[in-house]
Amino acid sequence: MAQSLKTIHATCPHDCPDTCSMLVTVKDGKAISLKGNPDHPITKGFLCGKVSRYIERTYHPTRLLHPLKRIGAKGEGRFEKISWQEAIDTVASKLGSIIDSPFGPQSILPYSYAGTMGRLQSSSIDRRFFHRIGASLLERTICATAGVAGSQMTLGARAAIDPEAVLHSKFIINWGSNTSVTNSHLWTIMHRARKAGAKIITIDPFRSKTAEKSDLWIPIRPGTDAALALGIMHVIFRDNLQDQDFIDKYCLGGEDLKSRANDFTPAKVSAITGLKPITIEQLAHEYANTKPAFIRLNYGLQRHGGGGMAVRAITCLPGIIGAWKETGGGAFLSTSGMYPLKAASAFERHDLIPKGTRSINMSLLADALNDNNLAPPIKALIVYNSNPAAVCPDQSKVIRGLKRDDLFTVVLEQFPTDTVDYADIVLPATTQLEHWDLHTSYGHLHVQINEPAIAPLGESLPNTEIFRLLSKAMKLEPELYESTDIELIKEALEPSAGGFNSAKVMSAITFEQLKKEGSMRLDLPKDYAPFANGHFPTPSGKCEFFSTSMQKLGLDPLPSYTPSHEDPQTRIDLATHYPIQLLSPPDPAFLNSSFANLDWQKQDAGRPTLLISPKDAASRGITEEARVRIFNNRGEFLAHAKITDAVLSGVAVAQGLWWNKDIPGKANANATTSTAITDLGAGATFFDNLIEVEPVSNSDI
Ligand SMILES: Nc1nc2c(c(=O)[nH]1)N[C@H]1C(S)=C(S)[C@@H](COP(=O)(O)OP(=O)(O)OC[C@H]3O[C@@H](n4cnc5c(=O)[nH]c(N)nc54)[C@H](O)[C@@H]3O)O[C@H]1N2
Ligand SMILES: Nc1nc2c(c(=O)[nH]1)N[C@H]1C(S)=C(S)[C@@H](COP(=O)(O)OP(=O)(O)OC[C@H]3O[C@@H](n4cnc5c(=O)[nH]c(N)nc54)[C@H](O)[C@@H]3O)O[C@H]1N2
Ligand code: SF4
Ligand SMILES: [Mo]
Repeated sequence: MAQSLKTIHATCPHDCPDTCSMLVTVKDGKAISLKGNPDHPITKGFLCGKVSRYIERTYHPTRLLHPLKRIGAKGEGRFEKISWQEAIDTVASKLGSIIDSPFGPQSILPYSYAGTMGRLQSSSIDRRFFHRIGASLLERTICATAGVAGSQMTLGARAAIDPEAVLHSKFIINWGSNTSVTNSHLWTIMHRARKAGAKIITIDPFRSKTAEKSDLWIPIRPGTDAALALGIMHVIFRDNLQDQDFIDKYCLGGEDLKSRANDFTPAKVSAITGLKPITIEQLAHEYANTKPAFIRLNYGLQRHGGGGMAVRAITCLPGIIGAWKETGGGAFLSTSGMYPLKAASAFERHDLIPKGTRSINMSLLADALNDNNLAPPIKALIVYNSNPAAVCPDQSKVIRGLKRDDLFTVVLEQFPTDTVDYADIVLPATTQLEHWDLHTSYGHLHVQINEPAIAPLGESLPNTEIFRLLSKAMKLEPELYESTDIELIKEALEPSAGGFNSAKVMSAITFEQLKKEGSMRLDLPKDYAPFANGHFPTPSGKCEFFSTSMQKLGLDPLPSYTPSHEDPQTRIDLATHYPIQLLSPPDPAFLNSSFANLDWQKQDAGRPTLLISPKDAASRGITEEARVRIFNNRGEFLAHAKITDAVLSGVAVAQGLWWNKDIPGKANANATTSTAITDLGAGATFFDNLIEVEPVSNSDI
């Protein structure tokens, strides 16, 4: 028999700005190799260690391949196989009876995030389904909303330039960004820029891999970045280093900002940030004098109570020195707003949302599931593309909620995650090798296709198909779900007018062409610099140092510094009991909690570890490798201590996100994180977290 061999275009679906373009080779219906697309200008033929083994992940023996119903207690993880027919009938009839009950449809809550970033498998038929049945809306705040809101207030958009232009930068700041790990393809561009003479600086309380590889690490105290940005402005204005022409032409509120910054003397900022005044002075001078200067600000710094304002303050800096006008100058948060795809409102049928439907903030799931006053209470939770039992703040409370006997939980998953253990019904989902999708990126300017390489394994189905089955069983209008996945891709590609970029930039991008090429760049000029000549999409059309939108919201119209909710300087009461600021950023081997179940990735990550300073370890009798208990009034988790000068005294780092069921103590760092939200964007505050640490003996575990 002749062997069939083909290579198809795929896209990494994970929540990572790099959105790698991939080539998958398939032989006789089996995927046999997967590699980075060598022709893609960002991917350049390399994938990170996690995804280069995606084939093994897909064929992993622990994949969920059949619908399941729970037979044990919630959390036990005991299930039995059922047919799709029974699974869909059970879910449809349960949702139907909730809709008809006095609780009504809003007691149903979808819960999804970016397990896949694909337009189809993350937000297409699923959204239409929930909108049509009148379920509560989910505010998707767990990652980026504070930073997006902060940037939006200043620039009218997410800070962005063409990432390929970073090659021309001469002064690069990674600000709250572990770029070499979380955005590794941009790091290679930075690295090339360095070879051409650029200096790389990293501002981070933790000497991350990126800080380690930088020319300078600036160990700021967590949650104080807005103060540093204002201190830099102070020095720039004081020493007359600003680009007055750019400010006069394209910015609003230059004089107001100057007088605000006047208060933030290096001495004052030093006391807040823990940095020496000279460090602040030098940073300001180098930033203003080295052109082009580029800031990669990322999401690490906005996971604090004042995170929105911090991003707002930092996104003022390129305007002050006119960096936007230089190739490779400016700042970068995300390119996700650059794509004029069909508007979400039309594609996801927002018109079907019943008037007055409430929104539930996903970062507050712990509260929502346990709130006796919530009317109506949440009676059904449909989870997909997310693992809330591991990733949500205030984990013990989340789990208490998931254990509720009167809560009907459905989980669509590829693997038996912590969340799956609490499901009543588990629906097996396909991986990226088994379904169609369409991708934009938040780290570059390409549109990409994902063609299925292989048939779905076992009885797994794409999310789109699962929601089709549910829509049909609940007798929704066929027009909502009958389009095939290929038709959905074509529909999503219909450009919408009025966005950041005109529909023109998509005119050559069709399904057929994408299928041929895999990846196509938006038709934008080389080294695209959207704000080189102003054109900020703010209400005034200028970069808004002074924001009337903020004023209307009753907020400070100028950038200011708001301490973290749990700042030891301002919360002395709390800091007496819990004196250490805990950061729990991703472990390089995992992608949020994805990949944390795979042996080879676990080996790479080692074991749950707490990085702690020599001083904090000594004063607590903690020795190297000792088991420690990390706790506060919300919960506790266990780790092994690593004593290191990679964190300053008063700060500790526990890289995550482990699956609870796999680790001693059965809880990860989110046992200690809180549901307090950010000043702008109602985002999660994972890194705004005071804790205490103590050694524990092995017998305690
Ligand atoms: N390998 C890998 N890559 C990933 C992910 C992953 O889990 N693993 N996750 C993806 C996702 S979903 C996201 S959102 C991005 C996140 O990517 P990044 O934005 O880079 O996020 P983090 O690594 O959480 O945080 C970056 C750095 O911010 C630091 N930080 C914490 N608090 C502060 C502060 O107050 N000020 C400053 N200046 N720095 C602070 C942390 O110590 C950390 O080193 O990465 C994506 N890429
Ligand atoms: N302490 C702490 N907590 C954090 C963070 C932190 O830095 N520190 N980071 C936060 C951030 S930035 C984010 S973005 C969130 C991320 O939180 P989540 O969005 O929950 O991300 P993951 O943990 O990767 O879980 C995604 C799940 O989706 C599943 N999945 C993937 N593709 C598909 C599919 O096609 N269909 C279905 N049905 N399932 C699929 C995967 O198997 C995986 O279990 O976590 C947040 N939590
Ligand atoms: S996780 Fe990021 S770096 Fe790794 S393959 Fe996917 S897009 Fe590329
Ligand atoms: Mo994220």
